[in-house]
Amino acid sequence: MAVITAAQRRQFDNEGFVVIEDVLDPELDIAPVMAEYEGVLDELAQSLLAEGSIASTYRGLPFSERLIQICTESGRNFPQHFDFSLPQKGVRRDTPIHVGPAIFNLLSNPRLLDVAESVVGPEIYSNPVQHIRMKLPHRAVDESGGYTQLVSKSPWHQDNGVLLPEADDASILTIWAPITEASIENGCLQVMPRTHRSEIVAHCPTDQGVAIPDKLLPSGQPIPLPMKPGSVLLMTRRTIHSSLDNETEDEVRISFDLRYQPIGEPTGRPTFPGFIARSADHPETVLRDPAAWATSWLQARDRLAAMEDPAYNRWDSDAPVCA
Ligand SMILES: O=C(O)CCC(=O)C(=O)O
Ligand SMILES: [Fe+2]
Repeated sequence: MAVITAAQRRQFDNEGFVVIEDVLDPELDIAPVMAEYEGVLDELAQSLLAEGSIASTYRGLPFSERLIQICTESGRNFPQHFDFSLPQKGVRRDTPIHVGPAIFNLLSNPRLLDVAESVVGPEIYSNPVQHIRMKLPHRAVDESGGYTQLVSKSPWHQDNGVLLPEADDASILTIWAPITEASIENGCLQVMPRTHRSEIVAHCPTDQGVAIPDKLLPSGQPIPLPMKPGSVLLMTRRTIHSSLDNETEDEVRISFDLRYQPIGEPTGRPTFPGFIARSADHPETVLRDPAAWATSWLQARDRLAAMEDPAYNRWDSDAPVCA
């Protein structure tokens, strides 16, 4: 059972982050997820071929190579087709989302939950702020499509900075897990150690997403964290972090970012559906049905499509600090 050691727990408490190796098994835990994404990519390729945007479905190419080929040839990116969360703006009834069983199984993975339990305790809620990110080489990024952190680097931020203030005191743990090797060249994560002891720092809406302005960044060296698939990075909700650029020609840096917290605390995104992932007190309340989880997202999509875009964070680009 992968639980964290006392030394790892101390590092997490003191530094605001810790990398734990060999939590997930690449074959047993990660391969089924990629198999499911092969299916998503295949469907996408077929519809792009049918509309004349690409010349072949490129079936037979390895996933990353195929995705890069499809993006460069069509001149488009498709982050939302793979993501298992919804965008913050303009949700429609047919906004793509992939909420397949392999993804649910990863969110509920017992080894991942053991790690989460060692920080948030035995009553564990899966926070709905969660993403798959497929960071593309520059040549495959559609610059005209608007910047998205799902395909390009992420700016400096604290995770609570992208949530509503209702979650400021919730004990939300971020678990970041690479699906392909994450290197300095292909855009691994980097953290600013010991920044988690500060309060929430002001963030500003930018064209790279919500970000801490340079002038408010603490001095000190960030630590880049190359990681292999199976390892996981734990961060607190206030640890300042970002990701590096993917400078490679032909690698896609694929990662999951997941969040867990004690049951009953606000998630910071009340319009999105979370679920009870583990409960020692009330095991009967644990969601075990991947189809029920998928339905909760499709219902949320319908609800969001029928309403004005809700506010997802508190930051205002007119604030003096953002000038
Ligand atoms: O993968 C990335 O680039 C950013 C991930 C992140 O910010 C997070 O996991 O909270
Ligand atoms: Fe983050």
